[in-house]
Amino acid sequence: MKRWPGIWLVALIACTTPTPERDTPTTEKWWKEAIVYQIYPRSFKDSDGDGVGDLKGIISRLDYLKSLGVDVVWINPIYQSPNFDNGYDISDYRTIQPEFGTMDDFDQLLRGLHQRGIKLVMDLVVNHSSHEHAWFRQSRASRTNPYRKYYHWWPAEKGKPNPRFSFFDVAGDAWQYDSASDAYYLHYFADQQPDLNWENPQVRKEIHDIMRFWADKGIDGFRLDAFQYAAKDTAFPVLPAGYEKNIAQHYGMKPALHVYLQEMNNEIFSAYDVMTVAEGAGSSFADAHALVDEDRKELNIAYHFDAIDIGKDKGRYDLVEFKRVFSRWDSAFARDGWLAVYLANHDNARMVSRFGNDSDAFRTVSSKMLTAFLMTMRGTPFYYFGDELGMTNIRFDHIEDYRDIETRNKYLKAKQEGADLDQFMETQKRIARDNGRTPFPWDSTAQGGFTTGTPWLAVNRNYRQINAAAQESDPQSELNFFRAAVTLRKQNRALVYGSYAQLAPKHPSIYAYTRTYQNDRWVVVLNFSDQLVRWQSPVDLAHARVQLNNYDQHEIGSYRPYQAVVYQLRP
Ligand code: TEU
Repeated sequence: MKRWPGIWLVALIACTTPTPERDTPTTEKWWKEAIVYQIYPRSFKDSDGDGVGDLKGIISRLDYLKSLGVDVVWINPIYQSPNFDNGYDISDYRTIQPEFGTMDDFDQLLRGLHQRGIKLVMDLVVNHSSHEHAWFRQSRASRTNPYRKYYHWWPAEKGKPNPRFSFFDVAGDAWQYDSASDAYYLHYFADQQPDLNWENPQVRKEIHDIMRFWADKGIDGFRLDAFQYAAKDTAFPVLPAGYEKNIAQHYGMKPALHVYLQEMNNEIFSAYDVMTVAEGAGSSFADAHALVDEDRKELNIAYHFDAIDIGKDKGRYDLVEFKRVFSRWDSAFARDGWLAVYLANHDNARMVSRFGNDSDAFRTVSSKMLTAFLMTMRGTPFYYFGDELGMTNIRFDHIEDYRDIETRNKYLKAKQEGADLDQFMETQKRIARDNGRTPFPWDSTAQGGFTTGTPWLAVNRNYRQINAAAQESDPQSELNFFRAAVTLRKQNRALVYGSYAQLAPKHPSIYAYTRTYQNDRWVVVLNFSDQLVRWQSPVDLAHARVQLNNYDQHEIGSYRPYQAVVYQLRP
């Protein structure tokens, strides 16, 4: 079993309360220097024409991944699943989903990545399983079944349990009545995703065994999906009215979570030196530190939701707020712990549509500007597949076009409640998860070269303009800018470990900051607006060297729409 130097664990944290921190040097680790590239396998490359991306498709594009310069691939779930939630409902944790391929394909993919110096983190969904998992089939069969306590059951004779919100249930109800044993079972997500009972040591042992199975195969880590919710108060007391507006506070971070993580660390992480991406939760920086500070032996990196959720419920976001959130998190983690930095994933819209400007006039420059931001902040960049091309939201017009259980069930809920469905559809054009799940456009041939069949989800109509082949040969493309930004970060420790300080916190359009590491000082200037902005840096740039620029010209103090300039001050 290949052993990687050190353990890498990532928490997804939603926190709000700042804690003042001194900006002192942090310990240097490879996973702090790594760049993560997230692949949604259903949409990356289809090799057999069934319209679904697969492992052989990824294998056929390993040299592309190598050409990006990334160090780690995080792949969304590829285990056997009935696909109610696109693999986030696992029915067999040790079998590859047939539409993705075979275990031999998996072994070939892992070998191919390692041969190119790329690590593989797999997505493990263990807050819940599929209702088709053998454990659940047994558990629901009778109240005396040995697997009964693998899940959370409430006997009907005690009456309906206290309400619990469900992310994906049409009625929002996390309790599903099951007549087979005249009881209710808990599902924070869809009713096809029953929550596992982590209080049961047998469940924990089963999961540890599954992790060992994959660690023995040589993978380099897991992402523990929705793990923030794994520990529950199994008395299921009444929660205060409106609790569902702050799920992290009421569902996440129960004290037992630390017991489970420290046990998992002791059983698996320490024994295998694997790195694990875990979805944890928190409602304060203190929570996040409790999960990720090195002496906790739980997780190492905080991957919070505070930034990705900025303005999600509105049409636009406020840059001053955006800068405030990133800066508060940076200062809270300057002394201990470590941050992931990201602007998109499989649960969100495309970053250029969400945080940039995906109009024809500004899509390319604003996509590059966001890439420059991700590659120059302090923290491990988590970069979502396709953003290196500037892929945009697809903005479906009809609910039938969507495949995501979240959107489809929320539509049914809205319809039942008599809500404005046109308004609902307009909002989905902005925030629906399928916006970020459309197939990767490889070239301008049919279906963007993603498949020779009918894609499981429509390919964005703009694939003829936005595709990898067209950008490969264009030195000014988003793709080649991404490669340049990756190279710049990997060649300069200041961009990884350097201290961070904002230069214009109140400016409505400019996000500017310094990165300083020993005597190496950098200034990053990003114009987040569609206007030319005149702004004088308080740090003298007259003798600085321009190391990255998304325009072919540059004038100190005058920044074109969505211009990103990265300056290195001469010592
Ligand atoms: O998401 C868990 C989670 O934190 C949810 O709030 C998530 O953001 C969801 O998409 C609500 O919009 C994880 C996975 O990332 C997601 O794809 C799965 O659907 C979910 O768990 C259930 O497994």
